[in-house]
Amino acid sequence: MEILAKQINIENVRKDFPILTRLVHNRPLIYLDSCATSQKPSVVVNSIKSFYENNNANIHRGIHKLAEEATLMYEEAHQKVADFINADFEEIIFTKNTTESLNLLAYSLLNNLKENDEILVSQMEHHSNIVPWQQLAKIKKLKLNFINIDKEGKLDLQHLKKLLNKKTKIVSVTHISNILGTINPVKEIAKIVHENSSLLIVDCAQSVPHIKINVKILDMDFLVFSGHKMCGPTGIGVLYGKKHLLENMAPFLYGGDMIREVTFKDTNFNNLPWKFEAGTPQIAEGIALGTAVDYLNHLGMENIENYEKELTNYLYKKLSEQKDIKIYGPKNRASLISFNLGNIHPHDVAAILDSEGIAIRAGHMCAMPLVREVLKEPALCRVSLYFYNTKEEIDKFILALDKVRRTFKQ
Ligand code: C6P
Repeated sequence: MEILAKQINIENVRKDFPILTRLVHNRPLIYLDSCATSQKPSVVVNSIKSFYENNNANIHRGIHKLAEEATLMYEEAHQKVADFINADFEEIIFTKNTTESLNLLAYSLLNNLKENDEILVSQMEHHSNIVPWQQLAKIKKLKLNFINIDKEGKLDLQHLKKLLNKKTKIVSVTHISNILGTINPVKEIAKIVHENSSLLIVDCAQSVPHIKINVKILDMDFLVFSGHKMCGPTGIGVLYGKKHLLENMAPFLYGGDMIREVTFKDTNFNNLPWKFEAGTPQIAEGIALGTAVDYLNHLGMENIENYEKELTNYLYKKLSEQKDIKIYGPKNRASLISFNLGNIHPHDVAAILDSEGIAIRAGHMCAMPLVREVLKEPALCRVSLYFYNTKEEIDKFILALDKVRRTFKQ
C-alpha cells in the first residue's frame, strides 16, 4: 500500500477503524460516504463503553462521586471542543446535530426580528439551513432570499453584496458545500456581512471534520457542526456563538439544568453554555466527541487536510479522464466529488458499486433546491473521502465504474 503524505501513516490509521476490515457482499468494504457520516475509531467506541461501565451518572445534579466524575468528563469535552476551534468554554453548546443547532438559532434569533426583516442563505445550502428559516419566515412574515452561485459552483459574492440591505439581519451560509465541494471564503464573507451590521452563521458540518477552523480568525458570529461526521458518535452536535451574542439570546428549550432559580411566578436562566442545554443531555456522546477531538488532534488537522488534498486531486484526475463522467463544482475543492455517469441513474450506479462492496451516496443529498433547480438534475452520485481512504480504493472505485457501464451497456 502506497503511503501518500509522510505525516499520516495510513496502515496504522486504518487499524484504528475495525469496520474497514469487514466484507460487504463478500468484498472488502470501500467506504466512500464519509460526508454522510464518518466511521468511528475504536477509541471513540470504547469511550462510550467505558463511560457506561465506570462513570455513568447524571450531570450537574448529584453530589456523589459518580455524578462528579460524569460532570467533569462532560465539561472537559466542552473544553476540548472549544480548544479545537479556538473558542471559549462558554461559547460551546452541545446539541443533537447541525440541524438542531440551526433550529436553535432560527427559533432564538427570529424572536427579535420584525415583519419584512430579511434573512439571506445561499443556493448551495443543505435543507437544514433552508427549511428552518423558510418555515419561521412564513410565520413571522420575514423575507428569505438566496445568494446565487456562479457557473463554476462558487458563491457569487457580488450578488451577496447586492442583496444585503438595512433589513438584512441574518446571513447563513455553508462553509463547504456537501454537493459541490466548494469551499466558501468565510473570512471575506464575514467582512462583507459585518459591514452591513448583519449576523453571520456558518454551517461547518463539512469543514470542521476536515480542515483546521479558528473562530477568532474567521470571525463568524455562529458556527454549527455535527460530531458524527468527525469520528464522533451520532446524537451529538455543536453550536458555537460569540459570548456576547449568546448572552443576549433567549433559550430555545426550557426545563431542567438551564435554570438558576425557578419560582411559581418566574425563572432566572443558568450561565452559558448551560442556558442552552435543557434537560439531561447526551452525556456519553458528548464525552465521546471529546475523545474524537483528541483523536483528530493526535493525527493533526493539517496532516489530515494535506492527505485529503492529495487523495482528492487523485480522484479528480481519474474521474476527469473518463469522457462520460460529468463533475459538478469547482476544481479547487474539498474532499468530495459529485458526478453523473452518462445517462445512468445515480441510484443504479450506487447499487452496482454496492455489489462490489463500494459505498457511495446517490440522490439529492438533502440539497434538493440546488440539485433540481440550479443544476437541473434529478439526482447525483457522490464520492466523499476521509483520511482513512487510500489511492488503491479510488482505483478500485474507478475500475468498478466499468461494471456499471457494462451492466447498462454504455
Ligand atoms: N449532510 C450528507 O450526506 P446533520 O444531519 O444535522 O448531522 O447534518 C446536516 C447537514 C448540514 N449541513 C451540511 C453542509 C451537511 O452536509 C449536512 C449533512 C449529509 O451530505 C447527510 S444529508
